[in-house]
Amino acid sequence: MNNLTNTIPSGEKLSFIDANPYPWPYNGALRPDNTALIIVDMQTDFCGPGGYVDHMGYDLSLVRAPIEPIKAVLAVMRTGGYHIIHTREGHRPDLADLPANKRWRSQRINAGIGDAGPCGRILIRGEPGWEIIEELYPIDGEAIIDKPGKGSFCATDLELILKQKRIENIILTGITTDVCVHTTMREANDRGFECLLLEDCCGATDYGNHLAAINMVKMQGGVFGSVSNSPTLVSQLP
Ligand code: C5J
Repeated sequence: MNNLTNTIPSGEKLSFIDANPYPWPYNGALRPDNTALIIVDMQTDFCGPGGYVDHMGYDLSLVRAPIEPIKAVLAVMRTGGYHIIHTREGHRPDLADLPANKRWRSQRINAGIGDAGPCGRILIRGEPGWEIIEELYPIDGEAIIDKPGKGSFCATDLELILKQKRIENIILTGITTDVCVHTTMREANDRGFECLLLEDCCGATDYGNHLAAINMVKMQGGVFGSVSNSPTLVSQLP
Protein backbone atom coordinates (compact mmCIF):
# COMPACT_ATOMS: atom_id res chain seq x y z
CA MET A 1 0.00 0.00 0.00
CA ASN A 2 0.99 3.54 -0.64
CA ASN A 3 0.27 5.00 2.78
CA LEU A 4 2.68 7.05 4.83
CA THR A 5 3.97 4.57 7.39
CA ASN A 6 6.55 4.72 10.15
CA THR A 7 7.71 2.31 12.77
CA ILE A 8 8.26 3.56 16.30
CA PRO A 9 10.78 1.91 18.69
CA SER A 10 8.09 -0.31 20.30
CA GLY A 11 7.65 -1.95 16.88
CA GLU A 12 4.16 -0.54 16.37
CA LYS A 13 3.59 0.55 12.78
CA LEU A 14 2.22 4.06 12.37
CA SER A 15 -0.01 4.90 9.42
CA PHE A 16 -1.26 8.24 8.19
CA ILE A 17 -3.62 9.46 5.47
CA ASP A 18 -2.65 12.64 3.61
CA ALA A 19 -5.12 15.24 4.84
CA ASN A 20 -5.54 18.93 5.51
CA PRO A 21 -4.53 20.57 7.85
CA TYR A 22 -2.61 17.55 9.22
CA PRO A 23 -1.86 13.94 8.23
CA TRP A 24 -4.53 11.82 9.85
CA PRO A 25 -4.85 10.41 12.47
CA TYR A 26 -2.78 12.69 14.66
CA ASN A 27 -1.00 9.78 16.35
CA GLY A 28 -0.64 7.40 13.39
CA ALA A 29 -2.67 4.72 15.20
CA LEU A 30 -4.78 3.78 12.18
CA ARG A 31 -5.97 0.17 12.17
CA PRO A 32 -9.14 -1.73 11.23
CA ASP A 33 -9.86 -2.60 14.88
CA ASN A 34 -9.88 1.02 16.13
CA THR A 35 -11.34 2.84 13.12
CA ALA A 36 -14.93 3.20 11.89
CA LEU A 37 -16.49 4.53 8.73
CA ILE A 38 -19.71 6.38 9.52
CA ILE A 39 -22.12 6.91 6.62
CA VAL A 40 -24.64 9.55 7.61
CA ASP A 41 -28.26 9.50 6.40
CA MET A 42 -27.85 8.19 2.84
CA GLN A 43 -31.64 7.74 2.76
CA THR A 44 -34.14 8.29 -0.03
CA ASP A 45 -35.60 11.14 2.03
CA PHE A 46 -32.29 13.00 1.71
CA CYS A 47 -31.17 12.10 -1.80
CA GLY A 48 -33.92 10.29 -3.70
CA PRO A 49 -36.76 11.46 -5.95
CA GLY A 50 -39.93 12.13 -3.96
CA GLY A 51 -38.08 12.32 -0.63
CA TYR A 52 -37.87 15.08 1.97
CA VAL A 53 -35.07 17.07 0.29
CA ASP A 54 -36.77 16.75 -3.09
CA HIS A 55 -39.99 18.04 -1.51
CA MET A 56 -38.13 21.08 -0.26
CA GLY A 57 -37.13 21.81 -3.84
CA TYR A 58 -33.38 21.43 -3.57
CA ASP A 59 -31.10 20.19 -6.35
CA LEU A 60 -30.79 16.44 -5.82
CA SER A 61 -27.56 16.23 -7.84
CA LEU A 62 -25.70 17.95 -4.98
CA VAL A 63 -26.75 15.35 -2.44
CA ARG A 64 -26.32 12.44 -4.86
CA ALA A 65 -22.76 13.41 -5.83
CA PRO A 66 -21.21 11.51 -2.90
CA ILE A 67 -22.87 8.17 -3.71
CA GLU A 68 -20.12 6.81 -6.00
CA PRO A 69 -17.20 8.07 -3.84
CA ILE A 70 -18.80 6.55 -0.72
CA LYS A 71 -19.29 3.27 -2.59
CA ALA A 72 -15.55 3.14 -3.33
CA VAL A 73 -14.60 3.86 0.30
CA LEU A 74 -17.18 1.41 1.63
CA ALA A 75 -15.84 -1.38 -0.59
CA VAL A 76 -12.24 -0.90 0.48
CA MET A 77 -13.11 -0.56 4.17
CA ARG A 78 -15.36 -3.63 4.12
CA THR A 79 -12.56 -5.63 2.50
CA GLY A 80 -10.08 -4.29 5.05
CA GLY A 81 -12.24 -5.37 8.00
CA TYR A 82 -12.94 -1.86 9.31
CA HIS A 83 -16.03 -1.08 11.39
CA ILE A 84 -18.91 0.27 9.31
CA ILE A 85 -21.76 2.26 10.85
CA HIS A 86 -24.80 3.70 9.06
CA THR A 87 -27.17 6.32 10.44
CA ARG A 88 -30.77 7.15 9.57
CA GLU A 89 -32.66 10.27 10.55
CA GLY A 90 -36.32 9.60 11.24
CA HIS A 91 -39.16 9.69 13.70
CA ARG A 92 -41.59 7.29 15.32
CA PRO A 93 -44.89 6.85 13.46
CA ASP A 94 -46.76 8.43 16.39
CA LEU A 95 -44.34 11.42 16.23
CA ALA A 96 -43.61 11.07 19.94
CA ASP A 97 -39.94 11.94 19.31
CA LEU A 98 -40.59 14.85 16.94
CA PRO A 99 -40.08 18.26 18.54
CA ALA A 100 -43.00 20.57 17.79
CA ASN A 101 -40.74 23.27 16.35
CA LYS A 102 -39.04 20.82 13.94
CA ARG A 103 -42.47 19.73 12.65
CA TRP A 104 -43.71 23.33 12.39
CA ARG A 105 -40.66 24.44 10.40
CA SER A 106 -41.02 21.53 7.96
CA GLN A 107 -44.72 22.29 7.43
CA ARG A 108 -43.93 25.93 6.62
CA ILE A 109 -41.95 24.79 3.58
CA ASN A 110 -44.48 22.21 2.42
CA ALA A 111 -42.43 19.21 3.49
CA GLY A 112 -44.21 18.40 6.75
CA ILE A 113 -42.49 15.63 8.67
CA GLY A 114 -45.06 12.86 9.14
CA ASP A 115 -47.16 14.01 6.17
CA ALA A 116 -47.89 11.66 3.26
CA GLY A 117 -45.64 11.89 0.19
CA PRO A 118 -44.70 9.80 -2.83
CA CYS A 119 -42.24 7.80 -0.70
CA GLY A 120 -44.61 7.32 2.23
CA ARG A 121 -44.80 9.54 5.30
CA ILE A 122 -41.93 12.00 5.26
CA LEU A 123 -39.02 11.08 7.57
CA ILE A 124 -40.95 8.37 9.39
CA ARG A 125 -39.25 5.15 10.45
CA GLY A 126 -40.29 2.17 8.36
CA GLU A 127 -41.49 4.21 5.38
CA PRO A 128 -39.85 3.71 1.94
CA GLY A 129 -38.37 7.23 1.93
CA TRP A 130 -36.62 6.64 5.25
CA GLU A 131 -34.71 3.59 3.96
CA ILE A 132 -31.03 3.75 3.12
CA ILE A 133 -30.55 3.82 -0.65
CA GLU A 134 -29.90 0.51 -2.35
CA GLU A 135 -26.40 1.46 -3.57
CA LEU A 136 -25.16 1.84 0.02
CA TYR A 137 -27.45 -0.59 1.82
CA PRO A 138 -25.92 -2.07 5.00
CA ILE A 139 -24.83 -5.70 5.06
CA ASP A 140 -25.00 -8.09 8.03
CA GLY A 141 -22.82 -7.04 10.93
CA GLU A 142 -22.90 -3.31 10.17
CA ALA A 143 -24.47 -1.19 12.90
CA ILE A 144 -27.40 1.08 12.04
CA ILE A 145 -28.06 4.06 14.29
CA ASP A 146 -31.58 5.49 14.23
CA LYS A 147 -31.54 9.09 15.31
CA PRO A 148 -34.34 11.61 15.76
CA GLY A 149 -32.05 14.61 15.39
CA LYS A 150 -29.23 15.95 13.28
CA GLY A 151 -26.37 14.67 15.41
CA SER A 152 -25.78 10.93 15.64
CA PHE A 153 -25.05 10.95 19.39
CA CYS A 154 -28.25 12.64 20.61
CA ALA A 155 -30.79 10.08 21.90
CA THR A 156 -28.89 7.10 20.39
CA ASP A 157 -26.54 4.33 21.56
CA LEU A 158 -23.74 5.34 19.16
CA GLU A 159 -21.26 6.34 21.87
CA LEU A 160 -21.82 3.10 23.77
CA ILE A 161 -21.22 1.07 20.61
CA LEU A 162 -18.05 2.99 19.73
CA LYS A 163 -16.68 2.51 23.25
CA GLN A 164 -17.56 -1.20 23.33
CA LYS A 165 -15.72 -1.70 20.05
CA ARG A 166 -12.76 0.41 21.28
CA ILE A 167 -13.06 2.70 18.27
CA GLU A 168 -10.81 5.78 18.42
CA ASN A 169 -10.87 7.05 14.83
CA ILE A 170 -13.96 8.00 12.82
CA ILE A 171 -14.10 8.61 9.06
CA LEU A 172 -17.17 10.70 8.24
CA THR A 173 -19.18 10.59 5.02
CA GLY A 174 -22.80 11.19 4.01
CA ILE A 175 -25.34 13.97 3.81
CA THR A 176 -25.70 16.72 4.47
CA THR A 177 -22.23 18.14 5.01
CA ASP A 178 -23.38 21.23 6.86
CA VAL A 179 -26.12 19.65 8.96
CA CYS A 180 -26.03 16.00 10.05
CA VAL A 181 -22.44 15.25 9.06
CA HIS A 182 -21.12 18.39 10.71
CA THR A 183 -23.19 17.97 13.87
CA THR A 184 -22.01 14.37 14.19
CA MET A 185 -18.38 15.36 13.61
CA ARG A 186 -18.57 18.09 16.26
CA GLU A 187 -20.22 15.75 18.76
CA ALA A 188 -17.60 13.05 18.09
CA ASN A 189 -14.72 15.49 18.34
CA ASP A 190 -15.93 16.76 21.71
CA ARG A 191 -16.05 13.18 22.96
CA GLY A 192 -12.37 12.67 22.06
CA PHE A 193 -12.77 10.73 18.81
CA GLU A 194 -10.23 11.54 16.10
CA CYS A 195 -12.24 12.54 13.02
CA LEU A 196 -11.54 12.65 9.29
CA LEU A 197 -14.04 14.18 6.84
CA LEU A 198 -13.91 12.93 3.23
CA GLU A 199 -14.95 15.97 1.23
CA ASP A 200 -16.07 14.22 -1.95
CA CYS A 201 -18.07 11.73 0.13
CA CYS A 202 -20.35 14.48 1.48
CA GLY A 203 -22.88 16.81 -0.09
CA ALA A 204 -25.18 19.62 0.99
CA THR A 205 -28.36 21.20 -0.34
CA ASP A 206 -26.33 24.34 -1.00
CA TYR A 207 -22.84 24.07 -2.54
CA GLY A 208 -21.56 27.18 -0.77
CA ASN A 209 -22.58 25.68 2.57
CA HIS A 210 -20.79 22.43 1.66
CA LEU A 211 -17.56 24.33 1.00
CA ALA A 212 -17.93 26.45 4.12
CA ALA A 213 -18.55 23.38 6.27
CA ILE A 214 -15.37 21.78 4.97
CA ASN A 215 -13.42 24.97 5.60
CA MET A 216 -14.69 25.18 9.18
CA VAL A 217 -13.14 21.81 10.02
CA LYS A 218 -9.69 23.03 8.98
CA MET A 219 -9.63 26.20 11.11
CA GLN A 220 -7.52 26.47 14.24
CA GLY A 221 -5.16 23.67 13.20
CA GLY A 222 -8.09 21.30 12.59
CA VAL A 223 -10.67 22.39 15.13
CA PHE A 224 -12.91 19.37 14.43
CA GLY A 225 -10.32 17.05 12.82
CA SER A 226 -8.84 16.85 9.33
CA VAL A 227 -10.11 16.67 5.72
CA SER A 228 -9.17 14.29 2.92
CA ASN A 229 -10.90 12.65 -0.06
CA SER A 230 -11.85 9.21 -1.31
CA PRO A 231 -9.01 8.57 -3.83
CA THR A 232 -6.44 9.44 -1.17
CA LEU A 233 -8.09 7.26 1.44
CA VAL A 234 -8.52 4.33 -0.93
CA SER A 235 -4.89 4.41 -1.99
CA GLN A 236 -3.40 4.95 1.49
CA LEU A 237 -5.59 2.97 3.89
CA PRO A 238 -3.45 0.33 5.61
C1 C5J B 1 -30.98 17.50 7.28
C2 C5J B 1 -29.34 15.74 7.36
N1 C5J B 1 -30.25 18.26 6.48
N2 C5J B 1 -29.25 14.42 7.23
N3 C5J B 1 -30.58 16.25 7.64
O1 C5J B 1 -32.04 17.92 7.70
O2 C5J B 1 -28.40 16.48 7.18
